[in-house]
Formats: sequence, structure tokens, C-alpha cells
Amino acid sequence: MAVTTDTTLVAAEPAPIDVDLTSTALLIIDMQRDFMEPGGFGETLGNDVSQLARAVAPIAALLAAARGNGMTVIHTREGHLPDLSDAPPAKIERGAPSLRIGDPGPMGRVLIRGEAGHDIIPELYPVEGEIVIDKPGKGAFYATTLGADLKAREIDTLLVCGVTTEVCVNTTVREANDRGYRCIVIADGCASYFPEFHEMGLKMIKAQGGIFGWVTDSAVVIDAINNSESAVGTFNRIAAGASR
Ligand code: C5J
Repeated sequence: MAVTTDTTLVAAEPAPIDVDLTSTALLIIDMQRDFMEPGGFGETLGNDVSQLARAVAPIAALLAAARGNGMTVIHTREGHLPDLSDAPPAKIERGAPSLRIGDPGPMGRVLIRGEAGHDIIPELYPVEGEIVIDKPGKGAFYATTLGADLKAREIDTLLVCGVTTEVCVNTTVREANDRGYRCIVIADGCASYFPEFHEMGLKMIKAQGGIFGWVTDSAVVIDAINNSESAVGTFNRIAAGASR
């Protein structure tokens, strides 16, 4: 059986983008309790974590559509090994937080793998078969298997959402752009502790003809997914023996 490609035109800024959903993955950045909930890393830095809650419902809706489509779904988590061997002193010592990375807090040791605060929030919890990338940096490609995972699945386009817009989302989009991926950033599926940084973070991506990528809303992408033939394309790829 021939492999079917299925492109769909997605409305976005700075221009519409033709997307083959069979070579597209949903990349959800750092929707962890440490950033989203009181007592975690984000709050220790003095941030109002309630600012991030607005991204949860749009991501949950997009995640449901992606799962329904059989799309590759990737979750990332920022955090460090318990012995802090992957945490540069320059990161640990930065600023004057109420608790530092590795200190015990209400959700376990701050930003440490395996602790409650490091986990993904229940609303967006990964299901079996989804990829979870543990990353020590802000970018999801640095010191991770993400590049190899995408290559193995022949992914060329990323739907990117998560927190925070100007830090880990932007860093990952820039890393991805330099590696040749087309990034479509989901505006309402991203959030920042600073609403003005959210706005500017999105502007930086789509400025200059889309210098780092495209920006659109979750409803646009959900509509594209739900009205595409890519479920058939996915079926054909599997039937043709292509790995996904
Ligand atoms: C931050 C992140 N803000 N996930 N991390 O330190 O954006």
C-alpha cells in the first residue's frame, strides 16, 4: 500500500502554513507542578504561578485531538538529577530565590527528577506510548534524545505549546528552527508569569516573515486535525510498515 501524505493549510501568522499531519508532532513544554503550582520552582523565583493556568485548557483540548489523530505526542520536563551533577552552579546560584534547586520544598526537592513537583500536572498527564523528555536546560534539544526521537519518526513539523513562552518555549523553538524543524507555536497554549513577555515572545517568533516559526491558536489546529484525512494517512503509514 502506498504511503499517503495529507497536507492541510493551517491559518497562522505571519502566513498560512501547509502542514502534513503525518510528519507533525505535538511538543508540550514543561507543564510541570514545579512551574504551575504554589511551592514549586516558579514560585520560589517570586512568580505568580496563577498566570500559567490559562494555558491548561487549550493544551488539554489540543492533546485530545492529537491523541485522536494518532499524532506523535512529546512531553518535556525541566529538572535535574538528585546529585545535581547535571545542574551548572551558575544555574543553582542564580538570583535570590526562597528555595534553590535541590532544596526540600512542599512538593519535594525543587526541580529534581522523581520528586512530586517535577511531575507533569494531572490534566495533561502522559499516556502510554507518548514520549517524555527529561531536560536539564531550557531548550528541549540540549542534552536530550529529542533530535534522535524526531528523526526516528520522520517528524519535520512541531506544534509547540507549554510554559513559559519566553523561556523554555522560545529556547526550544529556536533550537528546533536551527535544526530545520518548522515550529507552529500555539499562542493560547503558552503562558508566562509576565503577560507582556508572553506577547513579546510570540512576536519574536513570527516577526521578520516568521524568523523562528509560525503562531496560531489551538482552535485552528484542532479544526485542522479533526477535519483532516490524516487518520487515514496514519493508517496507511502503519500498513506500509513505516515507523512512526
Ligand atoms: C523556566 C521554563 N521559566 N520551563 N522554565 O525557568 O520556562
